[in-house]
Parts: sequence; C-alpha cells; structure tokens
Amino acid sequence: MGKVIVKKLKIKTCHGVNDFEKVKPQLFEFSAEVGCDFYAAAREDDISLTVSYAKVSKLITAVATGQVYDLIETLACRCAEAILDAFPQAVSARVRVDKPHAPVKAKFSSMAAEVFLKRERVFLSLGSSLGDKKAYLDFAVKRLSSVHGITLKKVSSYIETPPYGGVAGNTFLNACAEIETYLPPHALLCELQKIEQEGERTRELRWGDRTLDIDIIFYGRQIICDDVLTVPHADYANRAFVLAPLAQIAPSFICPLSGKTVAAMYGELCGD
Ligand code: A4P
Ligand code: MG
Repeated sequence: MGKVIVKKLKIKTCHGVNDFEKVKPQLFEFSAEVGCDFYAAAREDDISLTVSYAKVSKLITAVATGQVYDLIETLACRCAEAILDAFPQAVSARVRVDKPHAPVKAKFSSMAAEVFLKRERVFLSLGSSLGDKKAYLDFAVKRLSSVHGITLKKVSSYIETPPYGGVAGNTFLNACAEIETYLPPHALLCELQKIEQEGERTRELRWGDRTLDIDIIFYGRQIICDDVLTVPHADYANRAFVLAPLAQIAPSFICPLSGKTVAAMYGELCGD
C-alpha cells in the first residue's frame, strides 16, 4: 500500500461563515493523501495504473471554486468524496484544508480541518414482514445503489423465514446485501433509516412486524459499540435469517469478534 500526496495546494477562493468571506477571495491551502496500491504502476511505470496527483489537484480546485461553503469541514469532506468518486482504486483519502488568514483576532499560523474517509466492505441485513414484502426489498436494493458514496456489490436471494424473537407474527422475507462505502458508520445508519422511512417504516413495537428493516451486520473489520450503533450486529450470530443469505454472498468473510467465517458460524447455528 502507498500514498499519493498533494501538499499545500494554494487556491484563492471564497468560503466562510461571514458575509464578507463569501465575496472576497482569501487564501486556502489544500493537502491530500490518497491511499492506493501503486506497486503495479511502479512496476510498469504507467500513470494509468495509479492516482494522478495532477488530477487530484484538478478535483480539489473544482470543489474549492465551484461552490461557496460556510465551513472548511465541508470543503475537506467534499474534496475527499470527489477523490474517492474519481479513483475507484483509491482506498482512502485524507484531506486537510488550511485557512491561514481566517478572520480570528489572535496570533496563529493557520486554522484547519482534516477528514479521513476510507472505503469499507459493509454487509447489510434486509427484512420485510408487512405488505408487498418483495417490493419493499426491491425498493431498498434500488435506493441503496442510488445513495452517493454507496456502491452496491452483491445481493443474496430473498428467503422466506419464520418470525424470530417472539414479537413479530408474520413470515418475513429476508436478504443480505454487500455494499462498498466511504460513508462513516453513523452517516451510513442515517442513510439506511431514510430508506426505511421512504419504505413506509413505522416504529410502534421493537422487533414487531415492519415494511422494511435494514441493519448493519459488519462494517469492514470495525467494532463499534455506542448509544446508537452496535457492529457487528449484537444478535446476528443467533439468526438464521441473517446467516443463511450472508453465507450465500460472503461465506469466507471473517467476523472480527469471533474470528470465524460466516460459513462456519452458519454451520454451527444449523448444528453441523
Ligand atoms: N442499532 C444498533 N446497532 C444497529 C445496527 N448494527 N444496525 C440501533 C442498525 N441499527 C442498529 O432499530 C433500533 C435501533 O437500533 C436503531 O435506532 C439504531 O440506533 P430499529 O430498526 O429502529 O428497530 P428494530 O428493527 O425493531 O430493532 P432492531 O434491534 O433493529 O430489531 P432487529 O434486531 O432488526 O429485529 N424475524 C425474521 N425472520 N426476520 C427478520 O428480519 N427482524 C426482527 C427485528 C425480528 N424478527 C425477525 C426479523
Ligand atoms: Mg433494525
């Protein structure tokens, strides 16, 4: 793995929360580190196999001059997204925006914001037990691939499953999907909840029947446990309705908690 680096690209443009900053250009400095495997490019000495720093500079310039933003945080995120959108071979983008003449009455060399976005392999569980269940799953799959920052990779078959947990009463239609995304975990959850909402999801009863439920099972190899998110999903290892479709699309994926493959965990659940 390597990094292609652009350091302190100087652009005079208008950004800031103050009205005068929106019309009077000032100096911004943009730095980017793009994570990519350029070994093959180096072996062949071929620019088409790597991330061109000239193109990265162009992308940053287009973001910096295309629209006026209040925040350097927004600028940093838009630049990182533009880089990852343009270079599918890039695995990460770190972007720092310096504002050396920020209107702050103090002595400083720079005010700055830095973001780090990394593409991750994410597995989702989809379920529906109300209305036209297949139509709700089809809708979820279609909407997932339309979200900026998400690439749909694989979808399992849809399987009918008996209700699990003792609250829902209807038969479910379940599936799993693999996506690639650079959206951070909580931003991804927000997007999934928007899709559930558009899928006429209501939340009267936890674990109750629902038109559409989308849960995050794995987010790369990350382990997350906070007030809103538990990843890997807290109960997925006990759920055949998750492991059966997951074993179709990712049998050799290793759970970062158990260290076991999905296929092995599904086998254990089935008593093999
Ligand atoms: N949350 C925490 N971790 C996660 C995660 N990894 N992915 C939080 C998604 N959400 C996560 O979820 C409640 C809260 O869980 C969210 O606000 C989020 O902050 P929810 O979707 O609002 O409510 P829910 O779906 O009723 O709860 P939960 O815990 O997601 O229920 P489950 O676990 O999805 O169970 N039987 C069959 N056969 N098939 C099913 O699909 N589904 C359920 C629901 C019950 N029985 C089922 C099925
Ligand atoms: Mg849920």
